[in-house]
Amino acid sequence: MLDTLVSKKINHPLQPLVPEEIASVVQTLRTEKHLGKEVRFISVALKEPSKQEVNDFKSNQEIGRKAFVVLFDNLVNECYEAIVSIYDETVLAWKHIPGVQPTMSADEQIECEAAVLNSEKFREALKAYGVNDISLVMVDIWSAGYYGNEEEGTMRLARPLCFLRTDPTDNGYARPIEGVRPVVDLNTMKVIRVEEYGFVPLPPEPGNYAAHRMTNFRSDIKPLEITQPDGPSFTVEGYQVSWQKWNFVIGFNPREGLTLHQLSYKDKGEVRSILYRASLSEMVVPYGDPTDTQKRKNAFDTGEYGMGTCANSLELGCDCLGYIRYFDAHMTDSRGNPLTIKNAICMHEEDYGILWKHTDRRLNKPEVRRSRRLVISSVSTVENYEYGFFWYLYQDGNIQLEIKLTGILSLAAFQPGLKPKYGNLVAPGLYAPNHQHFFNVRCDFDLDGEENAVYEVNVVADELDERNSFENAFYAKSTLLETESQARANLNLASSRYWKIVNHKRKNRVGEPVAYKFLGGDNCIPFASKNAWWRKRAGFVEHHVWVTPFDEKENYAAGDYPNQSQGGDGLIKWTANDRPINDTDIVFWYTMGHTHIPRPEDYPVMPTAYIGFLLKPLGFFDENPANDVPPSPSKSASNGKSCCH
Ligand SMILES: [Cu+2]
Repeated sequence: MLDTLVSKKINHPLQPLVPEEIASVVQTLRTEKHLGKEVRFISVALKEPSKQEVNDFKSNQEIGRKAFVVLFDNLVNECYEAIVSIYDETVLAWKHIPGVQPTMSADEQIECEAAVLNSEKFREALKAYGVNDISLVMVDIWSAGYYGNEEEGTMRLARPLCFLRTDPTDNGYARPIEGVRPVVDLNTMKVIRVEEYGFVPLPPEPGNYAAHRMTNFRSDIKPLEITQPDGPSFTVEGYQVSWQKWNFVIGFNPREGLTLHQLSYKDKGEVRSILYRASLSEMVVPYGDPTDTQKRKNAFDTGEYGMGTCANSLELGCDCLGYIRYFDAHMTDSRGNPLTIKNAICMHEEDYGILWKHTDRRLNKPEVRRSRRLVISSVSTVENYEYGFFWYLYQDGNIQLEIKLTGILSLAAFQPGLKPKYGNLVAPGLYAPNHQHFFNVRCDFDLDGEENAVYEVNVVADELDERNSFENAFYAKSTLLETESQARANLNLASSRYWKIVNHKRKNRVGEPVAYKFLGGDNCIPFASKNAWWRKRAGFVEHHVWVTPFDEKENYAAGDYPNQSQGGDGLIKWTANDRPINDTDIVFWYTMGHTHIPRPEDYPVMPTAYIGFLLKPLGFFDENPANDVPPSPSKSASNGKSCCH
């Protein structure tokens, strides 16, 4: 039996699995299922208890813990799902999921690279590129996708991209080996063929950015230090966090990475729930170049690679400033060995300028409050690209998600003297194809309880009649969304469209149902045809907004297994049922896209691009909830009086 010490470490039913629990789950499965050595542990994560159980949980109550495990047997090309009762050391459920390919594991990335480098066929194909030292070749796994070929439906495949370094710390992405595409069977870990598409010279120049390779740094930056002499304003117990009036639980799993749970705000002493769970449900990066070496490129970074699996350990860099609280992420490698990503999640406070201000002209007395926000973040490296996920909580009840896109573009070598049509040159002989990044975020609202409804709100210009004699009138028109098909919609600049998540049972001071407003940020629509394979597989890009009734089985916008999927799963399938969504437990799904037409300035490493959304209270509170934020102490006045800036 697991040591009672372990259960003492767990004080909330949604707390991610601890290493001892993970080890026990692996052992239970090995013992009970006699797993062969060809079986990989794709993911071992907490099986979240039902909403009812979580909401009924009282502190110090004993917690029954379960794990949800995805396994893959390379010997027979079969995927399995298991549910394990951790303290009973019993497999509660074991299911073969036919015809699917789960997420590729980090081990497969490493093994795939080694397999390609050891392949005679590959070495033969490299001869034209003058590669003398094979260890300088980089092989990035890249998912194979599905394009109607039999092998894509029956094998576990990768179609890696390859690059050449000049030495081990060189940025290899600067020299893509463009004409060579190995195809790897991940079950046998063998190169099944090497496709050759004609010779393209390696770009002539290096493209380095690492500090030790830079020769000239600007010299005019003075130190900027954030000090919090009395410590932070948050308290943490396990993975439960309280910060001013906010309360929530931090979660993490290999697939979605960082998740937020049971987010609530204390309003006049009452803890009011807002979100039950918020997470990145899927993402896809389709490329827009039709040439033979580029046309298959797309990546479902969550469902094919695992955003949690790819999370960075943040202790090594300078990702956050100020007083920082880190949280570790625990998982396994694909052989079931425990693996901890130290400091995978960073939490800290930031000054965010002015929260509110007014100067009474007659008194010449300004009232101003500084805005403080709590940042909960995680950064993942998916081969060449970085994605940062930053949740911000504000004192005025705002909740924001900002996704930061940085890292290195997916680059291609280009015939010298020619100009690319489907991308831009970023250096001589080196080009970056156009692409888009689509993210889908799942927000399970429990606004003052589970029974919620959603309105689409459009601002419309009024009729030109005698009531509108100056032709200036406009108003917000709210339409209640009754069913899933009615809820599918895009952002609309022409009507300043937003959405309102409400609880009809609870009214605010002015008699309206309490609500939160969903405001999309930068967004786009896909440019690939509706028949493009990637688009059929990523049905969630068809609309920006989707609303579904809560179903614990519906978590990932492109379905449970998008790797090599043939399409039609996820939101597009579920919402075809056109279920009612009024006054029930609803889930709001938002798809946001970033169209990336690369610039020379995105090379060699990309300055961060941002995309996100904002949730604002809309009559959720009776008045500005940040009215009670005290003035900041003055820095300039020696008399200790309040400050004015
Ligand atoms: Cu991009």
